[in-house]
Amino acid sequence: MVLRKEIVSIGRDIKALKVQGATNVAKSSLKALKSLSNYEYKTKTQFFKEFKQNADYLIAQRPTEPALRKSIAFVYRNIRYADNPKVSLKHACNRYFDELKKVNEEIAVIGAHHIPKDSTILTHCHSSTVMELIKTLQKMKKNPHVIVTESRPLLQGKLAAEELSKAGIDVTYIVDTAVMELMRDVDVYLTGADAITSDGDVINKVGTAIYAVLADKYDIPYYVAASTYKFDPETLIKEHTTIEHRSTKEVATFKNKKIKVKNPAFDKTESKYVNAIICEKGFVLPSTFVSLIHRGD
Ligand code: RUB
Repeated sequence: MVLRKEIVSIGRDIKALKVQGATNVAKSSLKALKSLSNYEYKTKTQFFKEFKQNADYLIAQRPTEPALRKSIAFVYRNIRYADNPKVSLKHACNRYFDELKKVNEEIAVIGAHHIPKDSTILTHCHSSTVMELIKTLQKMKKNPHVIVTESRPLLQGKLAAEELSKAGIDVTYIVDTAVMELMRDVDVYLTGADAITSDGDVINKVGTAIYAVLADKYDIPYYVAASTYKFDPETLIKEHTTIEHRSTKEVATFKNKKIKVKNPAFDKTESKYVNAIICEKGFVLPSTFVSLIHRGD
């Protein structure tokens, strides 16, 4: 198996969450895949064999990411019958990279029109789509206030808090377990998504579902900002997306080996707790999101 150094380097960063969030994982993988065009191949067959090996390696780093798998599938479709696949590879990677950027900008504008001025938004983890949306609210002078949960065990909430504060947004950072205490201040609960299933359920950072249930109890709307690229077609034929389980060392280590530790990276929020999915096609119910995909709109 031939794994190129650029691919291994990005793959390690993805695994270690130096690159995190579904969209950033897909974008970095596209950048890394482009580097395959810098190498020499004796035949097209050899090129495609190496493309597949390197792509499979990237996919294996985060198994809960349909956007990554779709990016790679798009690139493959665009180079498969090309006269010069090395040249086509660069174009295809650039095109999909730009597409991911464009849809996030569209989602941000659509979402910002649905969130009232002066809202207090609760968000969990770091989603580049949510970041873009909140920054757009700020540009529209809607003066958002954001409560960011720390997102144990790897504290991606810190990234979100720093990024939003740098953009001049009012941010409050709390431990995950403090949410109940602040829930009465929250107007909107807003997260990204790693995957959306054929039932309209949302897979996102572990903890997302707890706040969704809580938001429901307090009549706070829960919006998910996610492109249609997050739809996981595999869920049409099996129950739901594979949930990545990460190293238990991220959670705790015990000398007492009888204690079991588990570290699921994501959880599933049932669609009944989701008031709207904000995607590039509109502000829609989870069931509508799924029908948009089926209709291919
Ligand atoms: C990140 C996370 C994000 C989604 C969506 O988890 O759960 O909410 O990936 O992100 P992790 P985006 O830090 O484990 O990758 O909107 O950027 O695609």
